[in-house]
Amino acid sequence: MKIKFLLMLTSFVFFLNACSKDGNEAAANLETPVANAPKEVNDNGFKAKWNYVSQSKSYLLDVSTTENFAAFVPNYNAKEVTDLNEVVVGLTGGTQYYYRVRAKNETQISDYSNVISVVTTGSSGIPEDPTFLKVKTNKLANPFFVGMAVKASQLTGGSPYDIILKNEFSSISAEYEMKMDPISTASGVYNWTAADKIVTYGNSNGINVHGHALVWHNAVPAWLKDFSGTDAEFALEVKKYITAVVTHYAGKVKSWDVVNEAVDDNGSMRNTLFLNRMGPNYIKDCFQWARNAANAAGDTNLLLFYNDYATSTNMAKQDKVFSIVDDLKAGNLIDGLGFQMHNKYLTPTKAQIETDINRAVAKGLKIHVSELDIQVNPSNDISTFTNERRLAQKEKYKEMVQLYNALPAANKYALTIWGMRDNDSWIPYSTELNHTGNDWPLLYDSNFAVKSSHTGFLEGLD
Ligand code: 9MR
Repeated sequence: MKIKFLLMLTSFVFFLNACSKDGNEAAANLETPVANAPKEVNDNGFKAKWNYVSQSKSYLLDVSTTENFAAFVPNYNAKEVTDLNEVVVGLTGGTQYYYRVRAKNETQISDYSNVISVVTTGSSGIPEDPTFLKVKTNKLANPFFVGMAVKASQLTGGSPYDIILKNEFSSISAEYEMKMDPISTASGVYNWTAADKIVTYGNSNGINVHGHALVWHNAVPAWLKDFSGTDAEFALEVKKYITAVVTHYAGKVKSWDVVNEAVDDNGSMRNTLFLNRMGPNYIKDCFQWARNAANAAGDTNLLLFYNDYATSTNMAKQDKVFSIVDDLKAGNLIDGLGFQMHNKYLTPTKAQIETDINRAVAKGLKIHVSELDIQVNPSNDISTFTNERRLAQKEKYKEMVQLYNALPAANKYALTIWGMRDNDSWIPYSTELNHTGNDWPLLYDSNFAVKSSHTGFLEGLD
């Protein structure tokens, strides 16, 4: 009897054990979902997104203002959702939120996904920080856009990069993803993915978008380099590309660099595929096609820019750029001039920059300082960022901003910095520049901390 009882007890315990084991296994079988970066972030909400988990029937979404989910946003405590995204509403502007999800199938519930951090746009009512570049710039009598060169991969909502970008910058240029080689994969075939991400980011966050660049000899896709048709057919391909891109972004992009770097450092037209195939009138043609496409798409306000580098220190090049400008102006085709300003801690001088820019002001053009960065180690004579260079760089940034801010209101457009952190910059070890060492050309260090150059920018606005 005793043995029978013991046997029964053992099998009961075994049964219980088996049940609970089954339960655990089932839960473990339901894969953990991966939460993705949000979409459509706005002043009072965002669209939370996650990946599909096989066998799940729904998902449980948590939204919180604390990373450890100590408390939940009302209605978002394990909110059951059957889709792979949910539009979260009723939030406060300018506020940090977090979300995570679990997959569910009847009674089975997976582990928690990763946590996604997101900041709603707009203001939370907290006074804006006057040390933020765009905040101080927007308070000027004649403000201008403070721009940043961005890559689509950097635009993850809630990341330090994203927060700084939204706090401090009012314009963006694509560092490369809106050029011809990434967009045009074959004749009439376009890959918009990265470029659309950048433009949508700008449009949905109230940030101006400058298009860079429709035609550049350094961004020609292989299929066009190898194009075996006639010159006339080549020109038609360029026209088709410009028309497609300008039309695609009509009303979403405020301005385009139509042609970039068409002048050689020796002051002649640069010997490019476009010059060879289309002849010296190609610049005019490209501007005309861009204008026609914008007008046809109903965007009569699109600003068209010519963009080039090192014109302040190279008079032959400067003269040639202005002869191109005159030609374009005669056809009423150009609105602005982009001065790249990949400068150094000692050059160009203030007077050189003023001479260059004032020629464009005299022609009634908008001025875009389009790719500003300031090298402190052009001859590779320092191995760490010395205090002396830090201060020299600060002064040079200050000088540039002062000079820009002194322009007449009608000529101001944007002053764009070519990258956020020093380690994002194209300059260190650039073979293009023959820059053999490290450099620290931007406004934030590799930890997103502001540098003296950032203070220099702010002081330039005083
Ligand atoms: O900084 C850009 C770099 O990340 C790209 O690889 C490169 C090629 O697309 O272009 C760099 O930006 C250039 C800009 O478009 C035009 N002026 C010179 C810049 C530095 O090469």
